[in-house]
This record gives sequence, C-alpha cells and structure tokens, in this order.
Amino acid sequence: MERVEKLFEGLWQDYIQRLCPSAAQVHDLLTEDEPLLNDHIALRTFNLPKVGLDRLAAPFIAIGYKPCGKYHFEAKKLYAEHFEHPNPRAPKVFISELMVGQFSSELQQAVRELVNQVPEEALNDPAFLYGGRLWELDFATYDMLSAESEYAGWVAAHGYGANHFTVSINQLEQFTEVVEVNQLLRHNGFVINESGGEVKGSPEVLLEQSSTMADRVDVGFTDGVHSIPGGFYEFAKRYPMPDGELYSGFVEASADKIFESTNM
Ligand code: OOG
Ligand code: NI
Repeated sequence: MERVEKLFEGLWQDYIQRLCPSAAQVHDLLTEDEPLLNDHIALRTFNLPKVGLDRLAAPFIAIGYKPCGKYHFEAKKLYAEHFEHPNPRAPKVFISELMVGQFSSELQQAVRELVNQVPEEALNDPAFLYGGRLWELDFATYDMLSAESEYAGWVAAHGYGANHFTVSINQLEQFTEVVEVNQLLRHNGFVINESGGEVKGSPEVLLEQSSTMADRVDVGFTDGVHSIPGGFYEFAKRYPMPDGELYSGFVEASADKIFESTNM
C-alpha cells in the first residue's frame, strides 16, 4: 500500500495546487473524524501509442492495479478503462483517451506535433502522471482544439494530472444522499454540474454521482497566460450488488456527463 499512497499523494498535491485549488476547501467541508476515502480519480490522454491509455496505466499496473472495465463514448470519441487494486481502500483509477484518428486532419496534426515533443524518458518515471504538460502550446492551437473537442483542448493545455478526485459518500456519517452533498456545496458557493441532471445515475444502475464545475485556473501558453477550466471534484454513492458487495464499475451514460464538468 506504501507505493499506492506515494503515487496518490503526488497526484493529490498536483491536483490541489495546479488543477483544482478549491478542492482543498471541499475536502475540509466534508472531512469528518476519519480521513476522507477517495472512490476514484481520473486521468485523460490522447490515443497515440507514445502516450496512450496503456502508458498511463503502466505505473498503476506495476503497483498491483488490474484492468476491470471498458467504456465507449461515441459522440465524444473517447475510449476508457477502469482499474482496481486488491486493497479496497486504494482508489479506483479511470483512464480515458481521445480517439485522435476520428477527428479533422487539422486536429490530428496539431495533437501529433504536441506528442512528438514528449521526451520518451519522461514517461519512465511514474511522476509524469502528475507532471503537467510535456509540450509547448500556443493559445490559438488550444482554441482550435477546444472548438472541435473540449477534451482535446483540456489535455493539450494541462497535460498529465488527475482531473478529479472523488469523495466516497458511502463512508460519510453526516450525509447519505448525493443531493445533500450538492446542497452543502451550493450553500458554500460552488457550482454543480447540471448536465444530465444534478445527480447522474440511480440506485438501479448501482451508482449515483455528482460533480462541481471545474475551477478556472491560469495556464501559461507560449504567448501569454490565460484562465481556462482546470479540475473539478466528484461525489459518488455506490449500491450493493445481489452478492452484497458494492458495485465497483462505472456507468457510461453518467460518465458521459461527468466529462462535461470541464466544459467552458
Ligand atoms: C472522466 C469522466 C468520467 C466518472 O466517474 O464517470 C468519470 C473525466 O472527466 O476524465 O470520472
Ligand atoms: Ni469520476
């Protein structure tokens, strides 16, 4: 578990410092006597071999994670997998990749130019997972990519890091429902992602989720600093399966809307 904790500490520090500074406040609002348990985190990338889903998964596999589910998002042109660790306290990991070949040649060429800049050695250290961008980017390219795919723009601008952490509501004493957590957050000035409704999923699909809209964060481009959507915080409530174990997968229709937490 030590290696798991070390990796997640790196991901958490990068997430609260660079991608989602408001997460520290949400974390404090929800923390009770016991430390908060994270249901999962999520990472994003492009499906080019050098930096594809498998490259991001490798450091997790090396510390005991196993692939446990596959997901397709046709309209957004994304593919994702989730990974679980034998220790149930270790957060699940959701990794998605953009199907670059299904986009315009303009987008494809721009993304290939970014990925070509990645020094191969940089990917050998697991710390690349929270190292941010491994390429230079100008604001016009970011704009062009975002216009075609908000996801493409996000990955191009921020590079590698957890785009969200997810509080497990099951473990909280004060709250049992996702809507109760949403209410507390709204009361404290946070904006909830309402795409597909404030609660995604249902007891029938064994998973209910909600999320904040991403913080706006300053990002340095080659031609100046711009404020753009960064990371967000998610909340998940899982229901037991007939065998009594909590459902541990994800729900495509819900995930599709969670992605939109980083939309402009
Ligand atoms: C992942 C969105 C999906 C979930 O819990 O269904 C997700 C992302 O925004 O990168 O996190
Ligand atoms: Ni999530």
